[in-house]
Amino acid sequence: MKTLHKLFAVAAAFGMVPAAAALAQSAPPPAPASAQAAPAPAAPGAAQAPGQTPRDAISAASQASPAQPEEISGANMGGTDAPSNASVAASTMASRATPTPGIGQPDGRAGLQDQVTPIGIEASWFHNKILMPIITIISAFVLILLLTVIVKFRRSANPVPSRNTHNTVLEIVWTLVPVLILVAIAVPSIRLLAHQYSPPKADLTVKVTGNQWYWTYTYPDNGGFEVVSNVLSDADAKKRGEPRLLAVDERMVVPQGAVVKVIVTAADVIHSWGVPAFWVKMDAVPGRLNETWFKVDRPGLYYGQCFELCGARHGYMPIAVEVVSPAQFAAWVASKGGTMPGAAKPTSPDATQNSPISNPVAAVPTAPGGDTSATPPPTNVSAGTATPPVTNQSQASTSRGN
Ligand SMILES: [Cu+2]
Repeated sequence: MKTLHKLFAVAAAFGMVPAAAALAQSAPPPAPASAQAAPAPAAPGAAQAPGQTPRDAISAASQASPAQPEEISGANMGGTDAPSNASVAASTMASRATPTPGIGQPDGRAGLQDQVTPIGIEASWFHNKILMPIITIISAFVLILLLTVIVKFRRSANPVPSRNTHNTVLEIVWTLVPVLILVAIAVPSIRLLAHQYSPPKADLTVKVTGNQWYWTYTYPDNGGFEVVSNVLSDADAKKRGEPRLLAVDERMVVPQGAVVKVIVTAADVIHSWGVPAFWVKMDAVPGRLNETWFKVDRPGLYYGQCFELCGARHGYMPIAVEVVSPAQFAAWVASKGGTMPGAAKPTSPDATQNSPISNPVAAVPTAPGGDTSATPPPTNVSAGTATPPVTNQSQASTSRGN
């Protein structure tokens, strides 16, 4: 099998086998025959800050030398190299969440993935209960009209056609009915948009950076440590009981119930960070900070992918978000060398209260109206605004069209 791969790689390098070109297109250019031993082009593992400890041997090995294209290409699919139960048990899966079939990953069903965020639940309701029935009814209605016309007014059945050209009642109806349908769609649609673009105050901010071809996750609220997330080889994914091409060595970890603000950008070309079960998809554009958010109450593991064609290994930069309890999150942060902000409680409605912006100096003399709450309303924002006083760093991005 390995020899076959090398043959393909060599053949493709010389442009001899058209079919192999696609296979080897994703290989690092200067390593035709010995791609396995070649270093990764960007050596993402090297970017990892010292003091971080991958949680098991698979992660450690993958961080040191990320999976190469031939280890994750479709060519070596097949059950022949399935790991034994013993080797699966030997891997330290206990410390990580394992995926639940049908949740957070494609499972062969048609339609949308089961949604786990409030926005996703609202959006999938809108799609499944409003849009799909309307679309189906309209399509069926038009089809029936067409068939009726074809059968009833065919030349043999209707040799002398009617000369009518106007019917006032009919014209009013076929103008008004579509308008009413559009209004009926617009109400929940605009409400959903408003909910998407007016997030609650963030409990946690994660900066997501797309790279060719891996993701990095930075936790500015927790000391600014960075996690480098590479795709796992098929064999390693199988060992962990995770789907191929979706498993990663280091996941993005967030606490359950927390409003997570995601700042999305890229280091080289345009990528797109998306997790279907969260109803989240945001372009990662170099030099620009895009913002989205999600809140997941259910602990578990949720997969996504890069959603913008970004180069040869676009299909090999999956996303895995692990939602854990606040205590597990704190432990994970500590294992990465990060710190938990003292005042921030991940499940509190306002964990950003330790922000210097939202929590101006204690010298503010009196809160308006004799408010006795612990956090006086900030005085450096206009009183009339209903928007949160923080998170103004990328408000401008909320007007984008995507
Ligand atoms: Cu990408």
